[in-house]
Amino acid sequence: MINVQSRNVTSLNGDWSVIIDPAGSGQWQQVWLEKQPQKKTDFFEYSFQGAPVLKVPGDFNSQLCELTWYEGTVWYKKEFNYRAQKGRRLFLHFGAVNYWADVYVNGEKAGSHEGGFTPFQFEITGKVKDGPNALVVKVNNGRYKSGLPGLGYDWLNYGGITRDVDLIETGNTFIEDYNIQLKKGSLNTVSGWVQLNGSQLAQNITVKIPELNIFYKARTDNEGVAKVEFSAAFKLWSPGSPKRYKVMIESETDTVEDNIGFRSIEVKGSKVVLNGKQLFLKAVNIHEENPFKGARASSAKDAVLLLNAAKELGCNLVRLAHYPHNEHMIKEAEKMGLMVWSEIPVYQHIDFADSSLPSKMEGMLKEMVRRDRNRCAIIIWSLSNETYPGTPGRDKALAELTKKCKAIDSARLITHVINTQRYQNNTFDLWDTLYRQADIIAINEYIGWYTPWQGLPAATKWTLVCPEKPVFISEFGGEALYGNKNVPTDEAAYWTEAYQAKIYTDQIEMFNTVPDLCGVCPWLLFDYRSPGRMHPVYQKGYNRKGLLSDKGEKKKAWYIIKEYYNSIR
Ligand code: GCB
Repeated sequence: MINVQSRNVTSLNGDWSVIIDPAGSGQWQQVWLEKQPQKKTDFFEYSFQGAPVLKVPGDFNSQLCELTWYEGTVWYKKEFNYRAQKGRRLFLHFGAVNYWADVYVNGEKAGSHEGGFTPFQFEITGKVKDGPNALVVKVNNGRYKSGLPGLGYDWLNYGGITRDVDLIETGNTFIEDYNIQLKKGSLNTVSGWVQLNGSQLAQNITVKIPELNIFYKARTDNEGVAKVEFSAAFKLWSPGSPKRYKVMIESETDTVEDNIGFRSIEVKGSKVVLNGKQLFLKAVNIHEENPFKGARASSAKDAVLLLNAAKELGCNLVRLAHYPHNEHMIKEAEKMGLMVWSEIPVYQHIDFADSSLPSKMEGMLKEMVRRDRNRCAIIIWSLSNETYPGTPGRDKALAELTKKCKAIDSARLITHVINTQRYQNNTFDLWDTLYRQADIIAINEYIGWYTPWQGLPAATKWTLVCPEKPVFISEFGGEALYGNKNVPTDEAAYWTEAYQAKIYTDQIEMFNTVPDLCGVCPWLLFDYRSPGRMHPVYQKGYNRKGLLSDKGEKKKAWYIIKEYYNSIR
């Protein structure tokens, strides 16, 4: 179900006991049964009693130094008390577990989930007893060739129960899901639906927005679905005025409350248009990491820290790379007036020939959209990043995925990020036809860093095979260690702030040459942890492409982008 925080919840966050299981022996020892020795001469080679304790939500890598680079199994255990009431249902909801989760309640399997960045839940109504109950979760963050992401990626693979865990109690029939957003292209008409779950599916429902005097009534059908359509004079949500309304969705058996903003987002010709007005997307890339802790960001406080920095830079959009971030990020961004780009981890080396892939991608897409479809801040769903055109099955798989995304949400923009453009004779040649699937053409390019300039940035030329779409530079930049001056040949030396700054000034000159440019997005806000970045002097386990260091210090490039964004109205 969506909007967990407005339900009858008991948080299971806090201290959980853990068994670290690098050899995977917990599986055959059936840790979840928690067998206890009966006689003094009995023994088992595991125990949650006397085991280390980790915080949930939180990754395990940053909590125990022996787990820094760990990719394997950790068993988690939490006890909770419960008193069952007749007619009440109980759900166990996880904000996210990276990457596999096998969940056991009182020794019985409640379910499994694959995918590290989206929520899932299991109904445990018949599995709980009065009094203390034991919850055991096997978490495994090992890499898999057919995983999403696959084997290779440029960030720390934080494993564990990384987001909130909640018990949710509902009545027999409850409001499971709803979609209350403006119809595509409209500035005043909501078109959506409400979905019930339970045995009493046909009910009267009301959608209330008291501030607008809206009391919309409908009746759900035998499937528990009611269409919702009404018009009102909305004060529209925008970065300059992030207005949200209190919305109540009521059925005969349940009530859910939300704060919802209303806006329209479209591509018209080669322009991105918000609420009928063209706008330039002043963006920045962000990983879900609290730089000061070197840990997965998991709280509202972490979100505010990251988003405040984006605001200070002058952004109106954050690209939440490269997987769906936690719900706090989206909600805080919406409150602060930051538009959001949300993406699934279809990243680089994906094995599109694997037959399990289409359903896996679709599953993650659905989980991402379901959680956030009422968040007006989200304007773009990004369905892939830097996949290779020659990979067997790629084009078909991504075209199918795009179709599915449109079918479940037709009101937002869709994109696929490409980086396979040719750059020769100071000319970009965009030949990867994947961008035909996209509403905006998103390009990652690292000219000045991975690829040298071939002429004056201001004289760059472009050949687009598929013109007449807005073009967004979704990544550019280079690495610099904060404070590294390397005088006097600053600009000529890799890893210096001056070298990184020069990349930025050159890129800004080049931006004037991009046809139908609708926005840019530096890679990235803060330096972040990545095990592939091991230069012993300059990186030490960090990708240093941040405009800010991992301590929040501003590099020279920060000021260049800030000034650029300030100059665009
Ligand atoms: C990219 C990737 C991003 C990397 C970045 C880099 O193109 O999309 O995930 O971290 O380059 O720093 O190389």
